Amino acid sequence: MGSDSDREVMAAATQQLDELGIPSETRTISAHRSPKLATAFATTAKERGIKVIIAAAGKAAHLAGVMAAHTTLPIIGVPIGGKDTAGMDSLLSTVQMPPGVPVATVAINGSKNAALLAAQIIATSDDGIGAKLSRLKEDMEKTLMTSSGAGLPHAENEGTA
Ligand code: RP5
Repeated sequence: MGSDSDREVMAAATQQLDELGIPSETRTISAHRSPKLATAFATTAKERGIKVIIAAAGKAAHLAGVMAAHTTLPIIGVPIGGKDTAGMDSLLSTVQMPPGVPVATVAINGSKNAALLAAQIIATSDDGIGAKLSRLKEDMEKTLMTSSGAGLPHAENEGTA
């Protein structure tokens, strides 16, 4: 993440990865305030065994883009919502990467989905993680189906508004 002020939003990503048993490291590295560190992190990530980088930043700061410039690892960008433009600045800068330098962008503050997408990428070569993700989807469906109001309409309700 670009700043410690992003930590609260990004906690959901760490929690989701922990629940799936995927080891992760959390670092505060700014693309613009500590550019040398950002470059070093990205260029050495692959050799350190990292499979996916989740890069979160707010405003027009472009941690995800800088990561993507320096590695062939998949980069998932999390635009962080701010007070000034509610995160639209970050969303647009993250999603609008130029051709040749992709960043998979999730929703503003979408840290949980960033973790799930990272897990899905890892699952392409890890059946154990794949099985956990399948169970998670099944649980999600069960939870919805057992919630009140879920399922097909009952006959007695048909014809009512
Ligand atoms: C970005 O600027 C950070 O990712 C953060 O979301 C935003 C504001 O940073 P702070 O001024 O709170 O450190 O670089």
